[in-house]
Amino acid sequence: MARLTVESEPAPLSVDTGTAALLIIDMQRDFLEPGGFGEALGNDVSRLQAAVPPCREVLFAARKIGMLVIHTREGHRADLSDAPPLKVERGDPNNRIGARGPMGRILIRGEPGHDIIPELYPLRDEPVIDKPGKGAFYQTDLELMLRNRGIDTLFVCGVTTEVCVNTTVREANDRGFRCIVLSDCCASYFPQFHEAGLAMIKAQGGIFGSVTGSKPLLKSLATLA
Ligand code: TIU
Repeated sequence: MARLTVESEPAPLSVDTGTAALLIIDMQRDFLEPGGFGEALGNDVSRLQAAVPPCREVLFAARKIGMLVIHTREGHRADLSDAPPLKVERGDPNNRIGARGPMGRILIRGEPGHDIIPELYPLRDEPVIDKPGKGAFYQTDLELMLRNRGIDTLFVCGVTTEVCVNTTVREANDRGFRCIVLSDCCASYFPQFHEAGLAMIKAQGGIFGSVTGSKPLLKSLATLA
């Protein structure tokens, strides 16, 4: 495929688009829409909306050049056998994982709330990783899939910046994958955690990865068109 130079912090990067993938973390109705898990945890879910339009632009640009796109969803089996009791028992019993809400059972696979928001809905040939935890590598076949396809670089989008995005980036970094986190394609219920989450990734010479915005990436991708 093609080689791109991508403006990023702490330093610009050279990326081979054939060995890169776009990883979109947990852009699920349960986190972004009222009545789901995010709201059950006491959060203002409207704060995550800002990430949707830039994420959509990057998703469509990646599809256009044939870059591998992988989506993840956080959630559990209907019998909760893969959900740690500590995670399930948090919060109001009527409004916790497995409880019935307006979008079906909260954070349960197959329920409407567990699915990805319509704006970013996966195409049939885009892998969707169902993960029981925060990190996308924990108890999933993501690493196998990336290694089988020779992927070494991940452009990372999704929610929330300091929880599932950060956990996944740290897991990826330990496994030798280079992460480039797209700042405006990520969001948090807590703006200060979004900023801190990004700062932690790029500090110390890019201790966990690099950070850029959707615009610089789209600009680089446009040079391929
Ligand atoms: N609660 C919160 O901020 N996030 C999560 O529980 N999951 C993800 O970040 N996806």
